[in-house]
Amino acid sequence: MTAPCRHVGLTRWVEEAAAMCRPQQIYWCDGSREEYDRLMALMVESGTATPLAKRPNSFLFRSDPSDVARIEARTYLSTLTPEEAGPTNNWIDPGELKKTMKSLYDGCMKGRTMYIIPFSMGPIGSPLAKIGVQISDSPYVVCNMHLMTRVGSRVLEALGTEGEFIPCLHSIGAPLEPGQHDVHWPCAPIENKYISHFPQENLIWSYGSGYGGNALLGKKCLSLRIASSIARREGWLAEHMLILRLISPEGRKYHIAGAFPSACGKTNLAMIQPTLPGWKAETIGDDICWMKIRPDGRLHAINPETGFFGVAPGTSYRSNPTAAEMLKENAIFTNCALTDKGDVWWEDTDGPVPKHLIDWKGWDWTPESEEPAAHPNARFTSHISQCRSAAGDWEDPEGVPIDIFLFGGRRSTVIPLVFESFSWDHGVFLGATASSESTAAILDKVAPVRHDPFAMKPFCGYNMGDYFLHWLETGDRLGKNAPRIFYVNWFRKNDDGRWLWPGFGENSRVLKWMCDRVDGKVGARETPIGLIPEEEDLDLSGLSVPPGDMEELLKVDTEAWKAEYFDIEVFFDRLGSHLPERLDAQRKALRERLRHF
Ligand code: SAT
Ligand code: MN
Repeated sequence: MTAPCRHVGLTRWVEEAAAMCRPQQIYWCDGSREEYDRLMALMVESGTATPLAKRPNSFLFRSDPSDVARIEARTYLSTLTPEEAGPTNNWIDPGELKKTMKSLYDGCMKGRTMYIIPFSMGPIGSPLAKIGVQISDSPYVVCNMHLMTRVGSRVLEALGTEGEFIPCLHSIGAPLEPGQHDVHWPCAPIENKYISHFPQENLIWSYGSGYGGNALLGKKCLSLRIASSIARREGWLAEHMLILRLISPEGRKYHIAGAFPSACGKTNLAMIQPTLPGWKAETIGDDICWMKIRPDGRLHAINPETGFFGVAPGTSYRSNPTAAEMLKENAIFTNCALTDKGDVWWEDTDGPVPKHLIDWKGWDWTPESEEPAAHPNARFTSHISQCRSAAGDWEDPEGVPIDIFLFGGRRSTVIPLVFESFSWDHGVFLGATASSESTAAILDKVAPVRHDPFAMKPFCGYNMGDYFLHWLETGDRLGKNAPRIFYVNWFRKNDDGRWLWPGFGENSRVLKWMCDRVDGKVGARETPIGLIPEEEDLDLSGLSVPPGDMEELLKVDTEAWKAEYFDIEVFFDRLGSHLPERLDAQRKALRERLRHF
């Protein structure tokens, strides 16, 4: 196929990549429905995709067992010096990394098609949008990119002859020799997987993995790692946040942006159905949030994506009815189990556990089997147009003005249900010291509880200390227009392992308290860690929480916090001279407050 491209730089880059990767053919994606259907049909024919009898136009994929999640240990930030990447990123010298990867890319697409995927993160033509072009040898990636981003000819048109684009080179790293039989999920062994970022050149090179954030390069690689480093230079924010609009019974709109680590309920919260009478919620995004200070002096947010790549296990009519409805058709499922009737299944979904399934590895499964039927990081991909709670104006290029920031993680102990920061600096401190228990969204084993500042530990494209400073300075620029900052933890358990808070739609009660705080309508109790609601400050009408649970959820255990403080100190020390003084002051102030409590 001849290139439909009039952009000299892009044409040259594609030619160079083709000379290196040596694909059998090159194909320029137009982003059409016909293209999506054709590639899906191709993958069904090759046995890679299984069409689902029970869900129209939906397909199941099973990945290689080595390729089931992001791999942080194989993810690199290749800045000129290790200091620019900072202690939370893996660093390799750019020259060395490129040399290693070039030898892997050499001939890596033999026997395969090289797809050129022009895509836009953010509405095409919007001043907030960024254009990327992904080269990939995975048709699975092409179809997912269709749902997750704006793909195709319209992007090439917007790019014109010399527009700026972010080159994203991706190969699954599995050349096919003539006559060689292909496997259902070709990829490279772990030690050859590289997910590499070169922020100085706005360049992404990914090799060896076909899964999620490793392979859909518009997502974590471009919209977070590269975008965060651009945002720092240009004075905006690229964050790992959901965007939610909450509407009060009186019709007042509140916009909330929330940072939680992968697999900590961002998608559920973004699609919340408030249980409080009269309250409504609309989804704007579930994973990535780009924010700029606009002429009104406020921070406006857009969701650069167009779809959801969500964790399937746990998704049900109880946890997320909107997602359950959304997935009835036109969805891609990866590493879910397959029922005998041709439907997908995963743990903690609705209805009885089937007597027989094909598990995510393709084996027979029965309730007696020891392993879960779906991989814990099994995913669905769905376009936002399928989501009934999507805001009508979710694509507004102006974005929505943020009123409230949420930080949090998954912590079964210590951290209360909710607290508010004393100030912007204290709020940045809360974001900086956020922590979470490990989830299945990363392949590597991490500590049972790890610090995940702003939920950006795996996604920050520069030195984390400098990132904190960027947040502090953004607050200075916002002044009185700065959003209020809260910390939440939906995941508290009691000593018997029972959840203390019902979560899901009931979280609207906590969100309402925040909205009332913004409007100065409700009180809070001052504690060493922040401002906590009294039980009567929360609207708990119609909710029956076992006696004592609310007290436990809103309590500050000073002794436990002293241990927590120690962890914060160790983490901050790692940032050395890059730790902003203002955050160090916050650390000391917390120590003093804990001492005197
Ligand atoms: O695989 S992804 O990086 O897209 C999902 C996640 O970890 O948040
Ligand atoms: Mn995420």
